[in-house]
Amino acid sequence: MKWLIVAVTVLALATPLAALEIEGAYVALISPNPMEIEPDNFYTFRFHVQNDSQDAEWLTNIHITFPDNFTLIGASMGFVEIDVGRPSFDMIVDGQTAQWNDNDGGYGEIYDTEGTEVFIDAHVPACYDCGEMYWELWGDIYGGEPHYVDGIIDLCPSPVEAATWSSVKALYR
Ligand SMILES: [Ca+2]
Ligand SMILES: [Ca+2]
Repeated sequence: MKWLIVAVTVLALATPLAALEIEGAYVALISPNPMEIEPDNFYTFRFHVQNDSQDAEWLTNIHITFPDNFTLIGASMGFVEIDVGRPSFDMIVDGQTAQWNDNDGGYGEIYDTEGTEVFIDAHVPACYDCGEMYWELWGDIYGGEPHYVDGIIDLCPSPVEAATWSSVKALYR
């Protein structure tokens, strides 16, 4: 299938400023709401993973690193299928990092413009106050760079945001 895309890309290369990268791919926390995370509790952390590659680069690996002292329950991690048998991932926990890794070789598992959900149960430490998560997405090294993108998920709502949220809620009381 990708040969078709190669042909299209060759045409696209003739166009100046064609972006051939996975810039724009991202990981977002769906739940729980960071403002509702309490110490010494278990949660199923659900993430949306979006591949907004501007060329036909597909994602092979998703790594999400939790804050120190969070305990990741690898036995209860998973993902939502996009198509039958896809994505095809091995799922492992390496220290604080949950990984969904392409396990069938070839090209990546999440095609451009596609998104999916990944999830993992984790225990929040008793000492938890706030923190941040770090994510990485790996592309299948197709076309131009970057083939890796990363970012941070802030679990610490600022006082300003918290105040704003309270005022919004107050409107509905
Ligand atoms: Ca690319
Ligand atoms: Ca693959």
